[in-house]
Amino acid sequence: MKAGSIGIIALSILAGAAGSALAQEAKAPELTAAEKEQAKKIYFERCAGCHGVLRKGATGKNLEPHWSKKGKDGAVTEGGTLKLGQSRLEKIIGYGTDGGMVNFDDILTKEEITLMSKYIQNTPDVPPEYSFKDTLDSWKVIVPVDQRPKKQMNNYNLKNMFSVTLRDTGEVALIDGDTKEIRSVVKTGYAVHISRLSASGRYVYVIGRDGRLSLIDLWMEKPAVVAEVKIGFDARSVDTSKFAGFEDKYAIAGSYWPPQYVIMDGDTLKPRKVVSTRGMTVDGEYHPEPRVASIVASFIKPEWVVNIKETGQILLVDYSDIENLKTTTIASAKFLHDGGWDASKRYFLVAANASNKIAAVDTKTGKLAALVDVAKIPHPGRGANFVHPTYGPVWATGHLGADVVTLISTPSEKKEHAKFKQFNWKVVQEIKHVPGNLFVKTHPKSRHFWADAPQNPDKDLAESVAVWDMADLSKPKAVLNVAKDSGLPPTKAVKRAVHPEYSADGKEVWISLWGGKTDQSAVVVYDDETLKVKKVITDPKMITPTGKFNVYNTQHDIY
Ligand code: DHE
Repeated sequence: MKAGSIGIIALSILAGAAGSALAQEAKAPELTAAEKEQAKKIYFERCAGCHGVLRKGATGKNLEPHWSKKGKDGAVTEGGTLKLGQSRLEKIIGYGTDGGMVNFDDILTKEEITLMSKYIQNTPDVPPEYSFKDTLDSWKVIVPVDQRPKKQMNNYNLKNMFSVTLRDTGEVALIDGDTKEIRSVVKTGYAVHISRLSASGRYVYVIGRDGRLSLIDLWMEKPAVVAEVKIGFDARSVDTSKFAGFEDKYAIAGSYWPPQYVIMDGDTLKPRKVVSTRGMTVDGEYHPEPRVASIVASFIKPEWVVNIKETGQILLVDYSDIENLKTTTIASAKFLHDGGWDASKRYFLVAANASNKIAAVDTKTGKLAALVDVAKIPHPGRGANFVHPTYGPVWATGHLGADVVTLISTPSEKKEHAKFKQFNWKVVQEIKHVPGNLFVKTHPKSRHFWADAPQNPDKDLAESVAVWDMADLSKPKAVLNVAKDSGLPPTKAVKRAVHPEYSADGKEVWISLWGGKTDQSAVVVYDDETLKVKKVITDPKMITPTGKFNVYNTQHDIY
């Protein structure tokens, strides 16, 4: 994995912020300064996403040298990496666990696994804060608004353009959905994460794990980055203002470290406000690192739904007056992660992944609509909506830790759906899949439902996707081995089939093959009706493709 320059700066700042040595460190294995630097970099790149910078745990377990917690009955449990010890830690990191931790023996060398096992027995370093001024100082307008085109200067069908994450090169490929040609490859943040579209569909916002937010103008003859800002040291989420009258006006990006979100002008990324998310969990305990997980823009109010991972608080941030910001705080369940709208776009459903729950927010009333128990570690991406023949409108989530896709009944104001009201917010069906599923997808014009399984330990399953006929879910699923279908030569690394995404007309499904960090890979395009391969998009630049964001579907939240 290559760190971009901003990533390296972030890491060296993290490195420079070594916390004071506590007594515990005397008992922990010693590391030289060079080893500590190396371990910090690996921790930031590979571990912090799940375990947190302060190692208090979220999707992953707590990795502090010592921890103790009081149960509801008052009993105190203690644990920690020092208690686990070197050899047990090496086994956990190398081989993974049943709890959902993946094996790192094909990602890290034996020496790196030994090093990381020593490192996490030492006290975590506390990285520096990142102020409004830091954000402002990092802000760059590359093409000012008055020098940008007044109309679309290329002849691409922008609605069907795809922004494709090239994870480990820190780039996105803009691929023409009609011709399947790569139109631009744009340098973005380190281990770039997601793309979102402005309400007008003109601008693409791309966030990197290093907190670098890039704004791409699709109207340029050759679409390119027109503005950039660094919103923190570690980030995952971004969205824009989509309510009528505020189209393209603001952007918001969420940071993992420091735990805060930043509101910016939509067309220049000029920072306007930074808001900390530190505070109390839904259990009433203070948390120093409540990271910003998914963010989504409402269509029915000038609001963003901002999901705070560790506290389990869902914020409805009203952007109609950002100088006097009003926020509604809704308590749900801890460890909020990813989620999406129901079909009516009134309810936002978000996975509280390590709590095995889905929280549903009613954005019309500003209240929690439901907290639904699901299987182990739900991971919906944005989920998928369809009308079930027996239960009416449902929203679907897959799971990392269980072999089912869960269908939850969602309310509908349509007269013909009145009879399904009795099922609302209940799990109405579990469809048999395999563990390790990250993303599910369908399209209003499709009869098919797609699910991947890139985190499954079995190579064939990780390289395949499953497809169901939504009219009859009892029919056996079709399993497509995307790696084989791609015709790419065999590689040492697994080619994980990940993130199904529809074309704008709902007739094609694009699947990425997330391969080795330097291997040429591909996006495989299937005909949604026949499930046959239509095109394999491959190129020397196609390295570690993962998320794909169709302009029209992302702009309108169609899934
Ligand atoms: Fe993601 C969405 C966080 C690892 C691909 N990922 C999200 C969102 C969050 C998140 C909070 C929701 C953003 C939103 O909607 O505003 N992801 C994290 C992590 O913390 C985690 C577990 C560990 C890490 O260190 O980053 C993580 N994610 C991954 C990957 O390894 C994936 C599979 C490959 C990659 O490119 O890095 C990956 N995440 C994605 C994708 C989405 C996403 C493709 C958007 C899905 C969508 O359809 O909207």
